[in-house]
Amino acid sequence: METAAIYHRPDSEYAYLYKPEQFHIRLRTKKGDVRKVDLISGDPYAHGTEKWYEVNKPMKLILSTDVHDYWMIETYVKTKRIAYCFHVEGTDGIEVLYGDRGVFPFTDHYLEDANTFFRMPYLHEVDRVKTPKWVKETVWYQIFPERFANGDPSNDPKGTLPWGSKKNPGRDDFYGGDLQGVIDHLDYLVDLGVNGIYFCPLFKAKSNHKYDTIDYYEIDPDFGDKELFKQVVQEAHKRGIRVMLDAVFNHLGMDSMQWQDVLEHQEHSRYIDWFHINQFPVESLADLSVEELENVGELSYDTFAFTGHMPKLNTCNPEVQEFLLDVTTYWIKEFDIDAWRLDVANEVDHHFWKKFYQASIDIKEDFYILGEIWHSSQSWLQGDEFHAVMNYAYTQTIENFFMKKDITASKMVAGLNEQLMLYRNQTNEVMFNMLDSHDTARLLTVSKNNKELAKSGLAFMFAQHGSPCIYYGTEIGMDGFNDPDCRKCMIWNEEEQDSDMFAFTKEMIAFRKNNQELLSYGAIEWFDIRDDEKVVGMKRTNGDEELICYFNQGEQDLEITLERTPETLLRNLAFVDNKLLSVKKNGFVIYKA
Ligand code: ARE
Ligand code: CA
Repeated sequence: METAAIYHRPDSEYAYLYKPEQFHIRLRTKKGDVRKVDLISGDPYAHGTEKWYEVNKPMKLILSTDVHDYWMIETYVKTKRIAYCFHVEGTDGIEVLYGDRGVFPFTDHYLEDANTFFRMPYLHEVDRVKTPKWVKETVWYQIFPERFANGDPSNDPKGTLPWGSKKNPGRDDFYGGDLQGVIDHLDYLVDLGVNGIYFCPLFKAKSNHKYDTIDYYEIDPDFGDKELFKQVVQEAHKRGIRVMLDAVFNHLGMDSMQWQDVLEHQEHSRYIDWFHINQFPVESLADLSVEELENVGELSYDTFAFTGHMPKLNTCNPEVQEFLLDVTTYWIKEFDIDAWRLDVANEVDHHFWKKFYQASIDIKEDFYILGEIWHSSQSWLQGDEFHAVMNYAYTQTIENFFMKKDITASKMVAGLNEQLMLYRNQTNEVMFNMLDSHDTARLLTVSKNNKELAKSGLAFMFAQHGSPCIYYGTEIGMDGFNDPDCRKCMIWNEEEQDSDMFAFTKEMIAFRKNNQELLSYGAIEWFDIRDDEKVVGMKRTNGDEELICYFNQGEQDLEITLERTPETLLRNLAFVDNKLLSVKKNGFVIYKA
């Protein structure tokens, strides 16, 4: 047995309070190396009394990847103090004790030493990582406001083009999308079934994407005004739809008052400490085109990427923190928004995000904070910064199997399992899953216009832990290469909409909402992976409910025989004599004992 591969870390995603009296412990071992793991645990202050600890509490092998096995147990010590270690038995028969001081031979002698044991801090409820329940019941819809619907031509900016007039929108085009257009189509969203809207930035800014903020306290006049936005939130809430805004706090736009003051007064400006300025004079880039601004190379100040018109904010400056925290609370208090999505979240300091988290939660305890981070994000998900991240890492793994066909089904499952084990269960339950967005090529394009394949990917995503998000237009079969091509005008002419895709998406959303408990909380078991046939059979189990799903890459029908007759059929299933004989493309079967 490779004892060096055994891994655990207290007070992390390996040992955490899941619910007030449900303590989760995980252990990672080398795949196939370990036959059995028993937890040994007890209250360390009972140490010295006869057998202060309990032994032989078997851990369950819950997930495997291509290199790891993950074991888990749910336990609790009513005194809220727990010390524990692991009795690990290798497939080679070797037995060891694994604890805070490492690996020892499995003998009582080592168990008598309390320091053999891992120790958790006292289990305080205030320290438990909490995530908002409503997010688990939410299916999101992402709106890029400039391109969703033009409800009010009177606010169209100069040079606005006719809606959808160009097959491939240019980087700097305007088509007049606005908030009136959103209000006009809220009932369309209700019909689709979504109950959360993620708005890309709405605040006053120069570009068509508004990530170059000029004023965080104003709705961009191209979209409307604050009164109209208040109406958007009220009308959405009336329909059971939550509202998430985009907080672009990593940088300001070049046309902001603060940056203009720096350009005018240089080192005498009162805002020099609001930014990361490395030397003076600070160059004005006003005469550069957007194209040139996107790649200006070395500058006298730090920016987002190498984008000259997005000077990076110094969020360590107390003045900047106070300013941004006031913006944060203003939109929650005055407009009743339900969530913030944090732009370029991995480049703003943790110190600020901890203040941001507290300021938001102090107003709404169930407020949702979603970081835009494209990779492993453990350090922001410890319960005092974000609740979740935009799960690009997870969904790229899904796309790499279903759409890009770069990896086998087994490799996809291994990737998804490794990622699930990066986070506590309560974090996985509120992750933001999407197969495309305003920053990526559209799902149908990534699926090379194979609609069945796109459907398989969506169906698969809807059956996972975490809240799915539909990027506007995916539901009616819109395509597009990466930014700016993925931001085409929404198609409202029904003749041009893909009604079959709409019906499918609507069915997936209903499926998700009708099985939310099972899909949010249910254990996942990959019970039938067929790399050669490119088929994944997956089981979700929650109490007496069991969901069986089969997915392939949309090319052919599947011949699957399932023993039991399911209670509920969801789609694309064929039966003979009450036996499920074929699952066309991807299929869901629900067993309810
Ligand atoms: C412009 C160009 C793009 C170019 C981009 C970056 O149009 O072709 O890729 O610059 O140089 C906004 C606009 C964009 C504009 C950008 C700069 O929406 O159209 O793009 O401003 O002017 C990384 C960051 C991630 C960021 C993406 C774009 O980590 O935070 O790049 N996403 C947010 C927003 C964007 C927004 C900004 C940031 C700026 O969602 O819409 O862009 O406020 C890999 C890496 C990721 C990388 C990702 C995409 O997966 O792991 O870190 O994301 O690729 O490039
Ligand atoms: Ca308009």
